[in-house]
Amino acid sequence: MSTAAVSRRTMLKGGAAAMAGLSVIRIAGPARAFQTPVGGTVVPWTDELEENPVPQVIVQQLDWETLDSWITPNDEFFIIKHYDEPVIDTASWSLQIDGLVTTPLSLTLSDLQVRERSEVTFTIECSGNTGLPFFNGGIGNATWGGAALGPILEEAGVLDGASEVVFWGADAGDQTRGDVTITEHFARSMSVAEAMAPENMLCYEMNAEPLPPLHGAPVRLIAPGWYGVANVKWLTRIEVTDQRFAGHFMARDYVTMREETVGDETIWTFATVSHDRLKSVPARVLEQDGSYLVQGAAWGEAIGGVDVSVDGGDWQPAELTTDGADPYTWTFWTFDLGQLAAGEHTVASRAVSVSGDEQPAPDDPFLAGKSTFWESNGIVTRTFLVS
Ligand SMILES: Nc1nc2c(c(=O)[nH]1)N[C@H]1C(S)=C(S)[C@@H](COP(=O)(O)O)O[C@H]1N2
Ligand SMILES: [Mo]
Repeated sequence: MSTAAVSRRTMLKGGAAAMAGLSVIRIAGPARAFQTPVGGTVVPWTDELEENPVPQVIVQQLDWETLDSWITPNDEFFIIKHYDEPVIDTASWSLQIDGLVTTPLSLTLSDLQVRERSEVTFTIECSGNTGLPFFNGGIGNATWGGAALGPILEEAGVLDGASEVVFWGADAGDQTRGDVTITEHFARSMSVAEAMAPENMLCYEMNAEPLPPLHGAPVRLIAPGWYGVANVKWLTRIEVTDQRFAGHFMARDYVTMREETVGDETIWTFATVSHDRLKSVPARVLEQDGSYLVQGAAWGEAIGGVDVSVDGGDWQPAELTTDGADPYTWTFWTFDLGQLAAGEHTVASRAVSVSGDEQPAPDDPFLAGKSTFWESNGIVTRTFLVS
């Protein structure tokens, strides 16, 4: 078991203590690399991504074929921003905590830094990842450092009757509803109980460096177990309310629409994107001396195993090369393909969680009934050419 997994358990057990103001320091796992055979060469995928039509939103993607470390270096980490990058002067920046609290707080970066430091290693995935033909690198794994959120909310004193916590970003853009156009700030919310989870943090460090500007400097929310969109960057305000928050990125965008049968009626359901889902992908194929192997990643829940299917054949178990116990971090796996005939081949992977959940096939009714591209955690099949 990794130190990260052990300390997560410790932290969960110590959740009450953590909320009372004690935070638990987590030690990141080693920078575990893919086991690249010496002299092995990458066989490029032939099902290449389409050109990214929204480079101002999807600013950077993870490159699976060159990925070689379990922790994603900051300069290789994917970047998503929906509005222009905000200009923030850290020296005059402060975070307001207000709304339904007994003691509104205004915290500077140094106010946060003098608090006990928390650390969590968390694989963030954008919920749009693999849902669009130009987007399969919306994921990365980092060790995030900051101040635990729960004790700060406790200090502010959440009033009885409060139900929701809204995290506001500094970035804003125009949104039109009907014939009204407003300038709306990026914001997302979760319930008070969800916000109090001991692993949530106001993050100012990424992989032991100050949080980089495009990742939300000076401070972002890190909410382990939640899809990327919940991890609000460039925080300016945390508002406690007694109403559900229905801003653009809660109620219009990042909403999964599904067609479901209820009794003998077909209805549409709407759900705001929230928690990560069980998923895996083949990352790359390597060749050495005429033998092939495929390496990949699995995440979204604690990983019990990964199965691989080659050219549509039976599912066979892959070997997990990193520990799967921590539900917040990805697990790397490898599968020996042996020798392969010349021509095009396919490889697919299926994650199985420690509790026995299986990553669904794309034609699973739950996924097939979905009309939006968010939360596309179906099995991914990739293609490569053996010459
Ligand atoms: N303020 C703000 N926070 C944001 C976003 C944004 O556009 N503005 N994008 C969200 C989305 S959709 C994702 S997937 C993650 C991406 O985090 P990263 O760019 O650090 O990888 O940030 C989230 N936080
Ligand atoms: Mo996202």
